[in-house]
Amino acid sequence: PVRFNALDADPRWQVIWAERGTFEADDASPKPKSYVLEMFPYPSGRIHMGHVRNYTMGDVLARYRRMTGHEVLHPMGWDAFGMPAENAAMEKGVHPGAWTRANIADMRTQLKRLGFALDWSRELATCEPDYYGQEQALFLDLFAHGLVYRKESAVNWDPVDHTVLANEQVIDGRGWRSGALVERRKLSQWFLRITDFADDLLAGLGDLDQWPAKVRTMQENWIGKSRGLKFRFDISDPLPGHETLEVFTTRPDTIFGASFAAIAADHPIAQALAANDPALVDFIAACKRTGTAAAEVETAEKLGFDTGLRVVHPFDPDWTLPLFVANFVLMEYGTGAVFGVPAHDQRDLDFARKYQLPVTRVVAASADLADAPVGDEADSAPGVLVQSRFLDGMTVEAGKAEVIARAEASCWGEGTTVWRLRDWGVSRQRYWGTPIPIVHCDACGVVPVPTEQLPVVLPEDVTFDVPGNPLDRHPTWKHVDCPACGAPARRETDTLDTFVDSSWYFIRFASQPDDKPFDKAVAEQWLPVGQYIGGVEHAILHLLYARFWTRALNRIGRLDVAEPFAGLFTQGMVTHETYSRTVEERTETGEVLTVPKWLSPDDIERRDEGVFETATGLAVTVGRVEKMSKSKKNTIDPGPIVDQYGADAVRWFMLSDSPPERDLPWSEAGIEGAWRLVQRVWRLTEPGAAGDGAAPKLERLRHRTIQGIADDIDALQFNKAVAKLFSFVAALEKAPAGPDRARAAETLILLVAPMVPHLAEEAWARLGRDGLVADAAWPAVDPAMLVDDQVTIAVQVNGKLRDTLTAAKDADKGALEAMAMASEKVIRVLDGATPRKIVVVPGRLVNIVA
Ligand code: ANZ
Ligand code: ZN
Repeated sequence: PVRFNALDADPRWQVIWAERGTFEADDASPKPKSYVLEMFPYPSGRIHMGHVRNYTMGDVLARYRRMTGHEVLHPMGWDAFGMPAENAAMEKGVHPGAWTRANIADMRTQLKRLGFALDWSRELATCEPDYYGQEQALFLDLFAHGLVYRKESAVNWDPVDHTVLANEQVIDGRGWRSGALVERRKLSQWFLRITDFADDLLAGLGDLDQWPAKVRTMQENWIGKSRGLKFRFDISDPLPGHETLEVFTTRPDTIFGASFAAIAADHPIAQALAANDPALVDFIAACKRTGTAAAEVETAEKLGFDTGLRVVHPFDPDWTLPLFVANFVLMEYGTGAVFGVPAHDQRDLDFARKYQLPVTRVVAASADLADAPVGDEADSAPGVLVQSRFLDGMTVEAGKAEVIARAEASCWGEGTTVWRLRDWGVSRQRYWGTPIPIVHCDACGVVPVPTEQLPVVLPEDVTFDVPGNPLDRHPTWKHVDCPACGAPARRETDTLDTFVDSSWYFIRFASQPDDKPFDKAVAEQWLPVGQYIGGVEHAILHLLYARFWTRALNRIGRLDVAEPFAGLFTQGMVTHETYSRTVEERTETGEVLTVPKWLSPDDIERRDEGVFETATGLAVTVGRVEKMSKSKKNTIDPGPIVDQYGADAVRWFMLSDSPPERDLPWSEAGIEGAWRLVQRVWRLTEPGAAGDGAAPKLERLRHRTIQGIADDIDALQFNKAVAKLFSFVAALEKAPAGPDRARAAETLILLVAPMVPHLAEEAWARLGRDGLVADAAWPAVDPAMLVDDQVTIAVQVNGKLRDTLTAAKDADKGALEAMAMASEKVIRVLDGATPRKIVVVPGRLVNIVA
């Protein structure tokens, strides 16, 4: 028999789908609507296996939903702004726009070769003015409603490159390009009021029952609602105007473990003291050199300056604590002042060890462990309070409540609800992003760009030869007349965080008019997204921002949708073995280190004696199976694999070997197995093909397979669906010619159509069917055929199980009694005795009383 020729068939069907607009979603369709979405890719230049797996899963669902009578929206676009394009501009001298658009063109071609059922008519790229201009309109609408504001906030400043760095550009406290120690600087920046929605974002998680529990927990922790206490220490020898020190804590229960108090370098008390203390001035300058990222503050060396002042313990007038200025206390958070409890907070412990302050345990697993020593790790585990006077024996939670109650009763503090969530800082001092549509005028202040002047388009003629924001140094772009008074004014040169772009793209997919961001009624027909699929790396920020943005649009009356994504699925990664050889490397200081040199799977060969580098013949170490990554060189490019095996085999492999939420190890054997399955299905669906075995239950199996695969796809259990197909294929291979076999072969084509659509179309056409299998209906199931008509009957002798029988479900008492008495095992046990009585419960059991 002739093989299925994917290289011939794939492009042919792809052209037919495109020409017919098969996958274009119709807003006006009367069918029930189904919105299937995979997280849109960043156009880095290459489609990788992770994309292939992600989009294949979404594609199976989208195609299946079409077959079950839904009008499906399954769009694709590009998350096209961001740093890598600017890095390419700096490194290779290409314009970020040219680089991005070329990458999009390449990746679109690569995606199309996989035959995804995408509505390309709705394709969008966030870097084009028709998208970001509408984003600017939304931003201004939020601004008009008070959900956008400007405030001073700290950024990472590279003193050599004279540029603001994103947190991920700060490596070990140094600028990624210059290597200079990063400083903390204050800049006026734009913020979105996500904290206004904190309660609602938290409460909404409770309704997201089609989200993974772990993602909901991650969001809950990120929002971080807890109870805290703000209270005032008396300063024992106060400065004029500073009689008390207000601190904030989320652990008031640990108050008897306090051994110091500390304030931020920017705290008014530190500033006041610095006026007469040059050493403190120097110390404050040193503090500013610690970056702003949370991780940075955690890991940077803890530095303190003893002010000589002391604060009085709120529960003991004779107990005073030293007051330090410390680099790990941030002015932006709480009150910019803390009390330190070394035994139970890592930063405080590091600090206390360095400055020889007492470490007192006040929480222990149980009361008798009050003396358990504290090593180098602070103990944040729950337990009971110890060495804490009136709190002794209480739980942490009870202790918190008790201290808050006493503070409030004596008026030295107030309980507060505290959120970990901060307002969302969206200003980026970069070129390749959405320009913030604001003008700064000396007379009028902050002036929004009038809607009719949108979009504010990025200038094309920019340079990347020097560090900093090209928009800032562009000769003309930022000089505009004030929209309010006409005087010369300056454009805002910050651009928006790219997470803003991805916070509403799914709405724009649903409705894409030219003159506004989206049409409310049309968007609401599609939303929420029924099934969203993507990587767990976006479990927090992207999903939280999109949930916030949807609520913000709701509040300003633009969209009546509560949650953007009804169902969420986070897929596992595609992994591969790693290969390396150790090489010697000389460091700057002349030291010789042995380091792994990672090798690509293309550069190695397997022989009986082991694995070797092809070029050198040297032995290669086969390392752990890890996520495919450029740095470990263990990637497999989907392009050549599709060339060799065709799109369907690749798609099938992506679905088969692992549950979709788990990692999928790439293997040659796996892709070959998928290819063989493609060929087996092709042979089976050849008109007139037949096996020579017996297949009495084929019709029953057919119905059960249809139902089983439908259930599996609905539950996104694609590997289970493939396993069921395997059994069905095996049964069909034995089935003799006849109407049952013909019907089963046709069903097989329909069942595989969502997974291997090119093969299915080709086989469908070969059967002489009209129309596309993509437009065909999912095969019907006869529920009667799913009911098992066989039951298992327990056979007991004197109440003891001796045998089990398979009988027809409706077999009567006489038939069951006869079958039981004929059982070899029963005959042996009875050993010739005549039963005194036989009890038969039809459908269940036969008990023989001897
Ligand atoms: C005493 C204490 C004891 C604390 C203990 C923690 C553990 P989260 O939970 O992240 O909100 N803190 C308060 N303001 C701060 C600031 N401006 N800069 C740095 N740290 C600050 O953190 C709240 C805790 O962080 C607060 O509770 C405070 O330390 C510290 F076993 O107070 B805690
Ligand atoms: Zn003005």
